[in-house]
Amino acid sequence: MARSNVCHTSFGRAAVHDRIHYSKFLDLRMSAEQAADLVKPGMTVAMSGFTGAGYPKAVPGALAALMEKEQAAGNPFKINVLTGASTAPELDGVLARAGGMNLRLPYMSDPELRRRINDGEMEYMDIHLSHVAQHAWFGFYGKIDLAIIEIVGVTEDGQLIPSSSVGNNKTWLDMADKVILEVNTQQSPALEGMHDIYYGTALPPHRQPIEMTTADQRIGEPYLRVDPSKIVAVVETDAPDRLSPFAPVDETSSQIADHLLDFLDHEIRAGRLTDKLLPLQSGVGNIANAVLAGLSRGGYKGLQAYTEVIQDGMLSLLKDETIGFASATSFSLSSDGIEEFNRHVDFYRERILLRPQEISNHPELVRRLGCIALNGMIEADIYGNVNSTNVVGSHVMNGIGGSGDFARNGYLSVFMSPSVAKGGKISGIVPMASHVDHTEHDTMILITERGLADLRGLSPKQRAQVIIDNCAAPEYRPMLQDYFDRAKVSSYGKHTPHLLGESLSWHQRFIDTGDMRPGAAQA
Ligand code: 0RQ
Repeated sequence: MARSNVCHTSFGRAAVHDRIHYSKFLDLRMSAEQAADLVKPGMTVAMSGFTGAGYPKAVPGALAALMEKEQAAGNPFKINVLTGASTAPELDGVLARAGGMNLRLPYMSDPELRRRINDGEMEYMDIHLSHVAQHAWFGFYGKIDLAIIEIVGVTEDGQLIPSSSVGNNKTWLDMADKVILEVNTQQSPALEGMHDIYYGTALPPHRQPIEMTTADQRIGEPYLRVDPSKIVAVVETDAPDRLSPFAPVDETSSQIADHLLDFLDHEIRAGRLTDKLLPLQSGVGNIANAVLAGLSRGGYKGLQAYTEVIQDGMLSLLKDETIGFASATSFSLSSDGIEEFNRHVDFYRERILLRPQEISNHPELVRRLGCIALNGMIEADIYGNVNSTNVVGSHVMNGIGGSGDFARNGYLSVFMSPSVAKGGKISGIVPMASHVDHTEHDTMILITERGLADLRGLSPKQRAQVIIDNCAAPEYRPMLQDYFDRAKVSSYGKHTPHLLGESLSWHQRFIDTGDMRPGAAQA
């Protein structure tokens, strides 16, 4: 392995000379403004970044300023932006505010970007995270003109030390015509060696099996390769990843966690799982984070995680040895989480690997390992179709992320949500989902604070009764039962009974009155 000689004891703000051991790249250093000048209107620009970690922090800001200047002078300046997943205000926020994006893909969570997408000012393509790299290689996104990639440093033979996320960086570096590197001296140099970059993917019909059978197995290399002739700029930054703290674990999330723990115990007693469970995948969001924290109450030891993001809850589980090893593609830590990671970095280095997202979310591996997929949802309908992305069918929240990669291919697919949203004005269980990300054929377990619906082995009508009885909020349960009972009698077909004229009326009522409960808005 080529060592970079990055000094592991000098945390943060090291001179860029300590980080770049390949002299040719030192000569390419320039300001963020000079690098931003290399971006031209209409370009497709691929950037690093996954769930608020490892995104470029200087060039996007300079680019947004340039866009605003050009637009004020009457020159339209928009680009297509491809990333790993969500980034942060310094990337998605500034470019959205500048009106500088034609198209963005895949997952996002920035409020300003979300507003622009929902106001119809730009296009957003929400696709499975495992699909992004292969769709790029298939040519579905056209030519990639430029990649802007945050790294921790460069080895003496010109390989790149990845940062706090890997995402699609390997693909962007391979495919882009030109590359701008942001060397972030704030990122811990101890990240070196925590990555496993797999170079064995190919296009059909040349694909070979990916030889991984356990979540802790290394199958790749610690560094990203790059053709040095593609590098057109090296920009120094020292800004930290910026992640918002998770909501404190409340009673609702604790109850959801307790239902999950009871269910896992039940599965162990039934002989379908051992006390080592199967590799856990945990989604993003407050509920998923709370559920992870709750797992430590379950008395498990030495579990494995095969997931996308290392959240604060995952660090706690590693620390108390509930989880022995976690494979992911990114960190998604609050500032407290980053501090904890940095303080005990030697401990975590032994127990975490970051891989490209085409591997962390790979259907072949998720299926082989038998992952237990734990994800949040916006709503589920009485048959178990799950909406993870669009509020009242049209207002995108974040995106499907990797939830489909794991739900469709894992051993168990679990979706969790409070039974109501917005203080009870919205039911999390509805007659018909207003948008479907995960079909009834892929969802196995639904959990709200009210209870758990185990849908395995049940027909649609059986599923509906269990979901209504176990998951619905008391104020909505009679309404759901009434809908289901009438549908069973008068539906066009009796296999998946619906009253089509009424099935989305709850959502329409919310749009019209601000409340799904009849008469509640006037009360
Ligand atoms: O909005 O903050 O404005 O009040 O949605 O809801 O209950 O805090 O739950 O943080 O776990 O997020 C599905 C969005 C849940 C998330 C979703 C509103 C609610 C609140 C957040 P406010 P909660 P969470 C791996 C997996 C898709 C991607 C995924 C998600 C906000 O889990 O993005 O799983 N999942 N990736 O008020 C209207 C409803 C609502 C609702 C909740 N029915 N109607 N608003 N909300 N239910 C990771 C990656 O792929 C990167």
